[in-house]
Amino acid sequence: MEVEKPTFCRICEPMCGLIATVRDGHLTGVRGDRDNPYSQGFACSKSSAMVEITHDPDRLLTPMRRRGAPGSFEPVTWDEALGDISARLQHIVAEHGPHAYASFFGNPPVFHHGSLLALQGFQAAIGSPWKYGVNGEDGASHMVANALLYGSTAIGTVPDLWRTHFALIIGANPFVSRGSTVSEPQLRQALRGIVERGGRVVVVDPRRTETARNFEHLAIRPGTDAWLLAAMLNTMIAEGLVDRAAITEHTAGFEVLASHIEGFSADLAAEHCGIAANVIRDLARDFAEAPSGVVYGRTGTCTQLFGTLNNFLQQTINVVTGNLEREGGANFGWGPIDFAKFASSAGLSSFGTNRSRTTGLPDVAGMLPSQALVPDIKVPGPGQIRALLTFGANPVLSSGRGGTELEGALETLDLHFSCDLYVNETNRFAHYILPVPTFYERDDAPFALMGNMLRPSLFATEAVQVRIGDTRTEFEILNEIARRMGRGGAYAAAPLRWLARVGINVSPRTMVDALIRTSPVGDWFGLRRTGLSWKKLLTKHPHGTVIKGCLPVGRVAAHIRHDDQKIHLATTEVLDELHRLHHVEDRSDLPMRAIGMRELRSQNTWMHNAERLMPSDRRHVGHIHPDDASRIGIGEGDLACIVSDGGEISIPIHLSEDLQPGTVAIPHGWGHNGGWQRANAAGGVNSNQLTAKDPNRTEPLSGMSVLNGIPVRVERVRESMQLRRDVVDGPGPQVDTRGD
Ligand SMILES: Nc1nc2c(c(=O)[nH]1)N[C@H]1C(S)=C(S)[C@@H](COP(=O)(O)OP(=O)(O)OC[C@H]3O[C@@H](n4cnc5c(=O)[nH]c(N)nc54)[C@H](O)[C@@H]3O)O[C@H]1N2
Ligand SMILES: Nc1nc2c(c(=O)[nH]1)N[C@H]1C(S)=C(S)[C@@H](COP(=O)(O)OP(=O)(O)OC[C@H]3O[C@@H](n4cnc5c(=O)[nH]c(N)nc54)[C@H](O)[C@@H]3O)O[C@H]1N2
Ligand code: SF4
Ligand SMILES: [Mo]
Repeated sequence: MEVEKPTFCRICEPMCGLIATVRDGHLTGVRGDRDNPYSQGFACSKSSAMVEITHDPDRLLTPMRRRGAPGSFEPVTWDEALGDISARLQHIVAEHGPHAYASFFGNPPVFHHGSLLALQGFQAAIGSPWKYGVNGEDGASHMVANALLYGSTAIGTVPDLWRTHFALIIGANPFVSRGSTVSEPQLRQALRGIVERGGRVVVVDPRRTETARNFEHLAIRPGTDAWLLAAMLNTMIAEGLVDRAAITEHTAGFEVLASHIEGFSADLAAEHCGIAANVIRDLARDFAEAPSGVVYGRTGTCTQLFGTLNNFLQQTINVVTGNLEREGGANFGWGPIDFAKFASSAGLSSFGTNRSRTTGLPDVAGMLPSQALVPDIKVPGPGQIRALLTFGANPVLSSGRGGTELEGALETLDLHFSCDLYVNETNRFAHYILPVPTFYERDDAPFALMGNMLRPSLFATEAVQVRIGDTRTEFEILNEIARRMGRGGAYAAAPLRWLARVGINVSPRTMVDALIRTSPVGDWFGLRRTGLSWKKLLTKHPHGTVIKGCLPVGRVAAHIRHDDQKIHLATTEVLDELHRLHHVEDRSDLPMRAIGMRELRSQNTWMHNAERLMPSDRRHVGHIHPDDASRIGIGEGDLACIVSDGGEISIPIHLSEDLQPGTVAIPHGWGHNGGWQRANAAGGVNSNQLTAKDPNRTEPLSGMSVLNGIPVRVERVRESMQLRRDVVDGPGPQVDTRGD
């Protein structure tokens, strides 16, 4: 029998509505759900690839115990695995204290309410402060800028793209990434709509990206965005284009900031950015004079040497042009569940209150940067990590300080256990890997990302595929370990741990349901008949429901967490960074700059085992401009050696006019060596070998890895290496330009 079930995708931030086809209990395919008022039928090929992953023979379907060398495992029962893990963890904590335990969580769990609640709960049950994550390769600098400006890492804005007249997109490629820190399945339409109604979309990027090709493109020299933004601000202030009323009402420190911005003239910026001074000035004028406008930046400006300053300047331009909390501006998110409030109460809005023991790098939003993990494991002393949980994470490939150094550190752990779908490059060093269901095999409702939606919506799903094999959810796993350790369960709230001790386990779904029911659109447990609950979402709104057609505006004061209720424009941290910007020197021995590049058919490190995304001829290639190539003496498909201060890689080169000369773009997440055979066979290299692996060379305020604008040298590889390439890589590179 064949049935169709509405559900939604949980791979990236739009969370597109899907229709799943299930034949005799077997999920056979998915397609975009046209009846979903939020996503309106949009879905990309990755949701279908996820069906392949759900049925992937390489996926783990039973608990695995390490036997011998890294990557070699044998199946064990859940009872054996959980029994041994809890006994060993109990012993480690008894002997060395709760600080000997740490978790490292990755990107996929962000899409699962149960994972987030379980991880937080388990952390509390153990009592350890150490929680690491990929925030230091993603958005920590954005959050720090928010903390400096608004007073909390949990407060942030989303770009009101449906109504804006001017979108300045800097360091983001939403046509490929599908948008980040903003959830909108109809993002392409939202952007196209700006131009259709006479507005402008300007994309600042060293590469003429898939997004840039559709709009106006300004090619920038990698890592110099702070110069561009500071010079824009300078022009706006000098020419009186700022909104004085908004500045007086909502900000503190404007005059001090203005005096520090004086040195950043458009002429000077032009030398750094490679963008002509008159273009910078015109951009500043046009943006400030537009009826509404928003600067929207993402990982391209976050993961730089001046990531926090970039984010500060992006936001400050929005603020001083009067575009904060205005139709078409930068608006604080809104969701029925106030996740920012939840995050604050759960200790997830921290900044620098729980620094890394050895490096002093700060926690941001409750997360320590991955750059601190190696020394925090290896350096002896109180609080040294001896037991690690890797939770839907693959830092050996994804962290700026991954690779062999992290591999070596992982091998020294007394206990390493992991919750994952696969043996990946990181948990191949674990003592146990505990297999979990894919999202098609579990229920969900949007939770953490709810406040980023441009059209706030609600939906929920049951599992559409019965669980294959012998997997357990992240909550079932951590709750059971906590129980066996005599700590009740994996709950952040002590009363819930007490209840668990007497056998009453509140499920994550019940917790999120309670948040929905007591929200402004909730049914208040029957008090409001028309209100929503998880069950009503399933029965009355199986295709989801749009709660607000657009973002609310005019709520500035309600979102400022500083005591004086003002947006702080002149904190010492920011002024120091402006000073530092004046003093960065170029490296003549490393004249080019490396940047990252997300590909449509990759999702960080983890979807390369699906044939749909990884056909046998797909290759990992670096992209450079033909002028650079001829100067270096390399041609299409030739192997080049890319050298940075952090390391070096060899990679075949694709020549592309899309690249700003002097730039090399390298996709991340390749170079596999896990239990995923197709991914392993695809070859490629870990681009993070080029990342600086030194806490002193991270972004100073957030501890972020510098992944964009890395000074490098690109060299021809010797003849013998070229010969090897033919054997290793087969035919020349097939470039990923497919759109869908
Ligand atoms: N050089 C460079 N490095 C980068 C980036 C970059 O742009 N350039 N980007 C950074 C960014 S933004 C991010 S977010 C990180 C991502 O870094 P990570 O989160 O470390 O890596 P992922 O590839 O997202 O996948 C992590 C693991 O989650 C598993 N997984 C998938 N679904 C589930 C699930 O439902 N439950 C569980 N338990 N596990 C699951 C996958 O099998 C995989 O092994 O990479 C960062 N690294
Ligand atoms: N297909 C696909 N989609 C994804 C992911 C994926 O791996 N694959 N990952 C997901 C995740 S975890 C995240 S966090 C989001 C990220 O979402 P985005 O940030 O939108 O993703 P990117 O494509 O990395 O965009 C960064 C852009 O910055 C540019 N850039 C690099 N250096 C500089 C610079 O110095 N200055 C400027 N101005 N631009 C620069 C790059 O060329 C690139 O176009 O994407 C999500 N969506
Ligand atoms: S854009 Fe693709 S991967 Fe992302 S949520 Fe939508 S269907 Fe899933
Ligand atoms: Mo990310």
